[in-house]
Amino acid sequence: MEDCLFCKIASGQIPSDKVHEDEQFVAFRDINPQAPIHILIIPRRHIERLTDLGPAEAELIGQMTLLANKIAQDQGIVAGGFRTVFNCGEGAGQSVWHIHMHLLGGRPMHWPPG
Ligand code: DGP
Repeated sequence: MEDCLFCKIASGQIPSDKVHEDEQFVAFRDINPQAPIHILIIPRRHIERLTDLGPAEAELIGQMTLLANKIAQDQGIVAGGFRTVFNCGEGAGQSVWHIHMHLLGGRPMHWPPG
């Protein structure tokens, strides 16, 4: 998608602090971190929102979750606990229309989230 910020980050057109990249996914530090570790995991494929996923994406979303586990391990936030979040829709706070999993850790997490 030509006008998508996260497609441009995935392709390297826009710089980011990447912590992982492979054929399917890119993970990079959030520009406005809400925790000491705040990483966004995105598929390279442009998918606007969580509700655009169907059975064909079951493998992709499973791999994304496994990758979140691996990055949490690499970042040393497993023992202290970490959180993953997908915001879906404006009402939930989604502001970039390319699905992304937030991975947050490095501080105590509170519930309910705001
Ligand atoms: P959401 O509100 O769930 O759509 O999250 C979008 C996140 O993307 C938000 O936490 C800030 C982050 N973000 C926005 N623009 C950029 C950018 O140019 N670079 C990086 N690294 N993160 C960005």
